[in-house]
Amino acid sequence: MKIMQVQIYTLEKKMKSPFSTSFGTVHNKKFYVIEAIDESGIVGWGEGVAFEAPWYTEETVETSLHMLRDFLVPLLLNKELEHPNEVSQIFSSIRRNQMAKASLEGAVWDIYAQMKKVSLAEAIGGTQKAIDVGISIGIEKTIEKQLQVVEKFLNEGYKRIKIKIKPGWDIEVVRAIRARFGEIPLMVDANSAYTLHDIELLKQLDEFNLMMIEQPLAQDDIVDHAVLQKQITTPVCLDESICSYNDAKSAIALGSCQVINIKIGRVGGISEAIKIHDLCVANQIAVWCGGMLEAGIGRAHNVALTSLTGFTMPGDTAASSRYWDEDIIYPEVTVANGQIEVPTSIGIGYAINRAAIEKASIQKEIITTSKTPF
Ligand code: OSB
Ligand code: MG
Repeated sequence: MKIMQVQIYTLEKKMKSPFSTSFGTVHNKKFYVIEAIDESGIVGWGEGVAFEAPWYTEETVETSLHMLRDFLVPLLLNKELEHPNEVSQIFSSIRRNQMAKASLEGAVWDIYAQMKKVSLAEAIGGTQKAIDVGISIGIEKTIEKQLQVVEKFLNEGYKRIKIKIKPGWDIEVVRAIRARFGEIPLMVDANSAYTLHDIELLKQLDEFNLMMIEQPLAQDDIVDHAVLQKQITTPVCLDESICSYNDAKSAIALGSCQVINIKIGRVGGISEAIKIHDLCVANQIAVWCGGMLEAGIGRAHNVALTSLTGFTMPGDTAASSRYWDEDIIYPEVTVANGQIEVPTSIGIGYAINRAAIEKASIQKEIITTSKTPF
């Protein structure tokens, strides 16, 4: 495998419904997709999951494009590769920038799977034929509206409901959901909205028998989460705190969590995601696949990753129709009885809807140079 050319399409797509977290609301999604071509003409696709503003991690669409254009693509072009695992070694002189790295590595994995004439799921060693999926619901204006949204997705068959919480929007909402819907599989995600000063409030969540509380404390913390986990019975799940295999190793060693949400973009690629999955399985830490409001290419990568056997809890990879009127792949990702079937055709398993990509494109660039500034 030798990547000869990379084309980046920056897209802007309107979301069907805005998504609100403790930080703010996403109405339109600006993101990019990568089309990489190898020397034999095989085309692989990747999707960047950074947002327009750095509220989730430090990366943005623009920082990713800069990293790709000026460092990552030039480092990768014209290099002979046996396996996608080598990509992280090639990128090792570049610190962090996990989402930018992951988007390009994802395209290499797609090419690799096609070269081997297997599905991406099979290429990474996944064996689950269908994956369980849940839904992540943004913060609504009123509790009644939140209950309506929960009901809608329960009716669509999602196997787990996740709601976003923040100070002032926590105990009462959870209480209302339990009162209306009983013992449904329910969890909460705080996106770092609390500190250890809120421990009495976080303890109150224990009575609701939640599956877990995701990222209650600071995005760069591992120690306080360990302190918290010792004092609450609700399992702690880490999201933002885990950006690498080493982060996962530290969190497990300290007892900071019982669950890890793995996102390919946040950890720098599929190869790193597999390593974290394997580490968690060996240490009885439950894993599930998180989401970044992806379009179809990112969604397809998530589906393939989730086919690994350690992904025992429903992930956030919902149907394409959750966010998009028209996705950039076909067929679109669909959910039936709370499951997505893992595609078996070669590569990412979905065809690229080039017309949809063209329609949403606001910028296109082709990179063919392997000159780096150092
Ligand atoms: O914290 O898991 C998160 C969306 C954007 C950024 C961070 C998060 C989320 C979600 C939604 O919870 C996941 C999805 O539906 O793709
Ligand atoms: Mg989260």
